[in-house]
Amino acid sequence: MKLSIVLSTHAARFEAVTFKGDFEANVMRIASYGYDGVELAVRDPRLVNVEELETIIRQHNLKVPAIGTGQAWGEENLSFTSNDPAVRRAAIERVKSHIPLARRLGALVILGLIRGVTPPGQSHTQSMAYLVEALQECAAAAAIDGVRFALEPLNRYETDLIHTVEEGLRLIERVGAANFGLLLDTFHMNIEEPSLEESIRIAGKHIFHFHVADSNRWYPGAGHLDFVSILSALCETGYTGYVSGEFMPYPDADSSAQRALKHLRAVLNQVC
Ligand code: LER
Ligand code: MN
Repeated sequence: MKLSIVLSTHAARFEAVTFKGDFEANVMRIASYGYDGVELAVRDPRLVNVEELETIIRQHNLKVPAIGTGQAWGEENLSFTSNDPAVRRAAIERVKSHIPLARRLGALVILGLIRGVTPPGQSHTQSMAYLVEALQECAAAAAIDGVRFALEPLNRYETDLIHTVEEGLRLIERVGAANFGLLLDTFHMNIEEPSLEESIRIAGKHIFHFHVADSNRWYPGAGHLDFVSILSALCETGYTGYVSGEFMPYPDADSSAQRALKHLRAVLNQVC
């Protein structure tokens, strides 16, 4: 397994992004600490100069395992489950617009908060129907380019739609697309799953990407999650992708990134 960390290409309100601001300086710092990759949080691909971005990332020998889309919800309120058809359409088109960037970078596309929350007066069943419809359209468009989507179960305080691996797997069945799988995040799992290890085993080959933060959403090693046990369960599923740090920049971005890397490398050397 390889290690990456989340970096936002633009300013963002979402707090659990360790690095924001000067893109090139951040990429340089992340590479110098010894990360293998950088996960990009991109609100809108039209705001990104792809050539420039690719050159900087290549110069520093980093890979891009995944592109996050949640800022389109956080900053613009785009959502697959809005009761406004124009907002749902804009969310679908925005997600589809990540496909060329993802293909070029060899990354998958993350679907987290862009699924939205059920608006007042709309039933949960209706939201799920909108969600399935949107995911089927996006997955079909991405399949042509060989791009994969990973839906992230999120905790109850962020959405009413898909909190657990079990719900995620049921959704995968409904969507019925081979390029649609799950992103598991230890922060959300710690709130929602009865056992992180058992849920990882159940998710198995459907795990397309993996986020790590400790119980307090600080860097791994700063809370009470047992990463030896968690990552050995992940390793046993045959997962060979990235373990990607998505945590608060505390006590500061550099220290948290360095401490996370040290802790995770030691754990991975022990378990995988
Ligand atoms: C994103 O990966 C995440 O974990 C959420 O809390 C917000 O999108
Ligand atoms: Mn996450």
